[in-house]
Amino acid sequence: MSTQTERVTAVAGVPLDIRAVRADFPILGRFVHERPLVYLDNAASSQKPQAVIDAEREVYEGYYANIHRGVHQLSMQSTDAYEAARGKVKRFIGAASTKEVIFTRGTTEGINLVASSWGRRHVDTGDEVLISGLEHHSNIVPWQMLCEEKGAHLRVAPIDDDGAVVMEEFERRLGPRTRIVAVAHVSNALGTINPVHRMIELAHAQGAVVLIDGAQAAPHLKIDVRALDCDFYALSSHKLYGPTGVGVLYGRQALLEEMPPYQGGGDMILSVTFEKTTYNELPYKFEAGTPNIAGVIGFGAALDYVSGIGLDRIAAHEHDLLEYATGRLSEVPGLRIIGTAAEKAAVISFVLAGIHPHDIGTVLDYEGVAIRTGHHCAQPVMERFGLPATARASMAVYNTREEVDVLVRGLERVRELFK
Ligand code: 7TS
Repeated sequence: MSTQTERVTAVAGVPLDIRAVRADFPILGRFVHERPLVYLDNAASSQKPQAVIDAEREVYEGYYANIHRGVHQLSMQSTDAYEAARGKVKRFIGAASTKEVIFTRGTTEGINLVASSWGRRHVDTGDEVLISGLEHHSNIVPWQMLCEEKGAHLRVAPIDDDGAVVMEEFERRLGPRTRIVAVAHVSNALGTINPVHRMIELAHAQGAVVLIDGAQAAPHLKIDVRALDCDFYALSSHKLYGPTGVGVLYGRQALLEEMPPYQGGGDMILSVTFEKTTYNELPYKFEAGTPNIAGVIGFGAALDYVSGIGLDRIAAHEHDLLEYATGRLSEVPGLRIIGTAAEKAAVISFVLAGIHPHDIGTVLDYEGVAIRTGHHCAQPVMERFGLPATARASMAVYNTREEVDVLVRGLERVRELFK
């Protein structure tokens, strides 16, 4: 590609070699409609580096077996690799212990686990659950279901015209009946970075526990669950350069200890008789059934990959892209960016006057550019802005300024076609 692609972003004196990073992702070499792929749908899911692909392949080629149950070598080797991935997650998010790291299918399952296990035990008639106006459906619906079952109330802290949570309103909705606050760290539809540290402080002052939906934050921001002082933190591997079907729920040990299991089955028990079952210790109590063994090991490789580059350097590179793309897109006539909060991750939702987002997405696809169009599983956000849908470009470590230029040229083509 052009010389700009070879441009190195110097961060804290250490250069990030974009060309080398891109070479780590085999899919980035492919063409779409005879154009080089420009992948800007990273908020939906990110592409996988060779190291992750290799790690999964090595499991199946070299040592695959079920875990936690075999005395044979393959099972022990698989178990060691699986548990080593848990240790990597612990370090990656700053958890105090691997007992606090539960493998799930993804963020959605992590939130459902908390709503079901913690929620059913602690939320009662007349109690309140507080979320924000920018949540993904995964952080709305499980709480609605819980509230419906218990006769509790779902309260929502509204967002302003920039897409930032109005903190006075957030604070106003907290009270002695608030049992749990569940908020996104980063909004998938708007890119807003929530002031979660402050939100957690305010919630704790009212005696509420806090779950952070970190699906969009974990790939872009350094996460430290102890510094945040959150009670639960959910994330997905597939947005973090890892395999699909794997996620993590962090939970504070004291809370997890007293929570009932989420699902019953193998691996989560110590002993079973028809009269009574004794549950396994943490974290296995919450991991019923055979998990995604190779996926978890692949996720460990993804965390090694990200740590090898450094999240501070990834964040700085993406911030540069965000500023550049915001500037370039603002020059496109008729384009309006939805989500203009002061603190943002590299997610840009936009609309073009008189053109449906699906038409934008379809034309861009023929230019090789992959973006997402629709409501982004955040229909209340769309409603807040009076829109049925937006187009969304979301960036990752391997994206470049030239790719933003290709996007902008593609949008010029969209405007010509729909003039
Ligand atoms: N929370 C947020 C903030 C998300 O962005 C997503 C997925 C989820 C939860 C659910 O994650 P999952 O891995 O369990 O599916 N967001 C998107 C998106 O923006 N486009 O596709 C999926």
